[in-house]
Amino acid sequence: MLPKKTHWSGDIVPELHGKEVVVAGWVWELRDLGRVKFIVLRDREGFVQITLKAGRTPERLLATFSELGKEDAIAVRGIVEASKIARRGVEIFPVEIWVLNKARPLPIDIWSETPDLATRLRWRSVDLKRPSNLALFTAASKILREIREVLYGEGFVEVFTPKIIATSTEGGADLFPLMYFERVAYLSQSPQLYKEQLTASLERVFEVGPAFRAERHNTNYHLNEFTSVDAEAAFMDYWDMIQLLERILGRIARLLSREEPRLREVGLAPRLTELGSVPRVDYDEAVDALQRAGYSVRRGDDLTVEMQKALTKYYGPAYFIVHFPALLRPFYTKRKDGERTESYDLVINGIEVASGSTRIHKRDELEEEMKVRGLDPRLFESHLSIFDLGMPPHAGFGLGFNRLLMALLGLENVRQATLYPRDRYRLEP
Ligand code: AMO
Repeated sequence: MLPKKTHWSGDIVPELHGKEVVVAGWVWELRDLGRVKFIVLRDREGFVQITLKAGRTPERLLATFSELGKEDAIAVRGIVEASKIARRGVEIFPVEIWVLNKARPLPIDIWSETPDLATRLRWRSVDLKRPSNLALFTAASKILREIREVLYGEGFVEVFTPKIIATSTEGGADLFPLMYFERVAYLSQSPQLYKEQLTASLERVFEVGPAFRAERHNTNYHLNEFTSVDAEAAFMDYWDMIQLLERILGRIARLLSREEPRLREVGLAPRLTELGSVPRVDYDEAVDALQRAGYSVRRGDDLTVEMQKALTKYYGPAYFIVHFPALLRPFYTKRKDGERTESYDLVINGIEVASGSTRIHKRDELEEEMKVRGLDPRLFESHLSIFDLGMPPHAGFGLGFNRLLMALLGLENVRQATLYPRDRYRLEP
């Protein structure tokens, strides 16, 4: 019978002294000092030391030890003992060891060396056993949970919209086509149009799901499939959304300060563990500041990553850029005055992690903006028709979850923050 795991390794503390527990995981390290032998067992939450002693440990377990190899999947039932010399002040004396599956030598080193990223991604499932990855992706799940909790707390409902779609949502050609029976369909770039339509019924919605972009970029911050956290709310504007994002960042900062010790132990350096108010920088002001710093940039130009990094010097590690020129933004963005829009980007450590705006909620204005961008309103009829039926004023944001992790955890490459990245040259594993 499969032994039932009673504790995570991280839960084995000196206070459990004398208790019987069952732990399960993988053999990280084996040390044989003759009369004393150690197994360091790894599971998702860390490590625990299993101590075998001649005279105390049953003979057959000592025999089992001699057959163990690194990364064998094992379960151990044993008695916890507080110890002055053991790792984390505690060890387990086994009464039973189950070898659940043997492991051949791993194709990459997860113990001491960190191979280059391409090699790690080639063997991603193995690479994910690395303690830094375990800490990273458990932190990622907790970060997402904080985001969800803020949104639920503020009356948003979680929704799921189709990822197979008939027309482009953002305009542009960055779509992956696919065969949908007899016709061509596309993978969704963003839930933009659906989430806007849903504000006319559910009012406040959010979605966590994949977004597909057929961009040919091959940079450290572009993926062809990423996880997007999208929010949209009726009767709100871009300032409401900026404040909402700020509250989300505040919650994440508190989480990261709690998680900091574990993250630092595995070499990750969380940023933004303390967060005051996040500056709102007018696009025009940012351009002026960049010009003064010697960048050749003019009003109407998009800001490059290099420029966004440069602005960090003036505004700190996290800032919003607000009021972008209309032509830098998608057709659904509401104008503020003339060329400026009620739009914003959130930049952390020089990387754009979220963007959003107040949306146009009047059909004629929306059609006008489509035409300005060379889009044919007739192709959007099913979307536009909703705007004749009491569309409320609304606003929202799209937050790139992988980029957020990259920025928050100080990673160099967005692929590190993605379990199985899809990029220009990577479709497997
Ligand atoms: P945008 O296209 O700016 O806006 O995307 C929103 C956020 O998604 C992330 N992102 C990416 N992450 C990784 N790889 C990519 N190729 C990639 N492209 C975008 C970024 C970005 O800030 N519908 C709007 C959002 C809205 O207005 O609600 C949209 O999709 O972090």
